[in-house]
Amino acid sequence: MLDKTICVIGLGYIGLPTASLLGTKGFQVHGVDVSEHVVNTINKGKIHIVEPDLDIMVKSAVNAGNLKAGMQPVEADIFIIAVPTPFKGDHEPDLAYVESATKMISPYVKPGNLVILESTSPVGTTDEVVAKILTDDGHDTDKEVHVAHCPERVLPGRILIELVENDRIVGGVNPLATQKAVEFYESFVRGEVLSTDSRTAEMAKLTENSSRDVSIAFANELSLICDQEGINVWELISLANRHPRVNILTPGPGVGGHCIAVDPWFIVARSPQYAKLIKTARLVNDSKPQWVIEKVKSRADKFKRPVIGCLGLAFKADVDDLRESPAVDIVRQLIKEDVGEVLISEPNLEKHDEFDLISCEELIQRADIILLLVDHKQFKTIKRLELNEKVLIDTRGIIQ
Ligand code: SAJ
Repeated sequence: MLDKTICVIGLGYIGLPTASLLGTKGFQVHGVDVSEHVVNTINKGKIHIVEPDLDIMVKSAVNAGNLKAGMQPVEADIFIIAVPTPFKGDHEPDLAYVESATKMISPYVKPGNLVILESTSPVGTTDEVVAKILTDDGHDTDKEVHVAHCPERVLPGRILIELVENDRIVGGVNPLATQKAVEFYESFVRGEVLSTDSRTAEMAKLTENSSRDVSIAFANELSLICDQEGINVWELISLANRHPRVNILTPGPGVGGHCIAVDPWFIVARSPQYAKLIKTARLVNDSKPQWVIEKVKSRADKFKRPVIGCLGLAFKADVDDLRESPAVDIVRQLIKEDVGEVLISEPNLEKHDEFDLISCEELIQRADIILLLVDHKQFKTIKRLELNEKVLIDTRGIIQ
């Protein structure tokens, strides 16, 4: 298997870790990205995203000559598509990147090749988009070109560990494609490789993230009820979780990232008549940032023009990823509505195009209202006592 060549389309949060991991395992990997900056950065053995140990992995794969990046695909034995699958304004899935990636590789695909879609996708995409485009281009996707879906399931912050350790679900558009894809993943995954068909594999991934979204929505809903009742929701949850069959997740300022805040809509878009709970959970989580903004405004009333110190911009702890981040929406809205002077600290970013960033220490010193938005490790050492008379709005419940 290690003599196989691999072409990875999309060198983002999934494509780059996957490409570099495969490179360090001994595969010859060619990575493709539409951004010249990304391609140049990787070819220098450097990275454009923050993820623990990814820098070491990319450097060693590039230095070993096993990972090269370019803006065009090359011929390979295995093609892996790891491009974004966002949604449009109306929450309908936007498959434009999957379509263009498939069209991009099509001229390079040969009989015997394996084409794997790793991007999280609505049910039917592997067959009705990827395989269809290849078939329309004259490839025999029944027997000669093997098309499968293997959804990525790694947690940002633990990507390199989970790429190897997690179980993988592999579903081909036919049993032969499933078998070929299973053989490939078994060559580098330590977790179990589970086989199914492509539609079930697509739905499995959407189900995992929707399940988490619904659970977080329950926690967020509880946080509103508890606020009204004057109950500390984090204490409440820790008590309720002492029941052997209760495991409530943690409330926050909303749900961000490119996965959990997006994927449930792919189910809702196809089954609106049935996906009522899934849709409601999305709406509950999406409304939480506005609730936080109202909370800040209500506490800002007692000041003439408060200095509001916002701790964190990332969508979750200890990453630099701002995609769909509720913290960014909250900060942007506080500035837009001129609720006060807004200060921002984000220890995982050196700079930001839109916002000026300052240190956590300076922010705490200058702010009247401290709004904790992300549970980064740097903020966990802040003590309530050190904040003296300042107003604290801790959306993550980490400051004691
Ligand atoms: N969050 C809460 N409360 C919680 C847990 C999370 O408010 O108790 C928030 C986070 O702060 C963040 C959002 O939810 O804003 C999502 O964070 P996450 O850590 O739950 O998940 P992601 O988006 O980083 O990664 C998820 C994972 N899916 C599941 O755990 C089912 C990961 O395994 C997937 O690979 C990833 O989505 C993906 O790429 O789809």
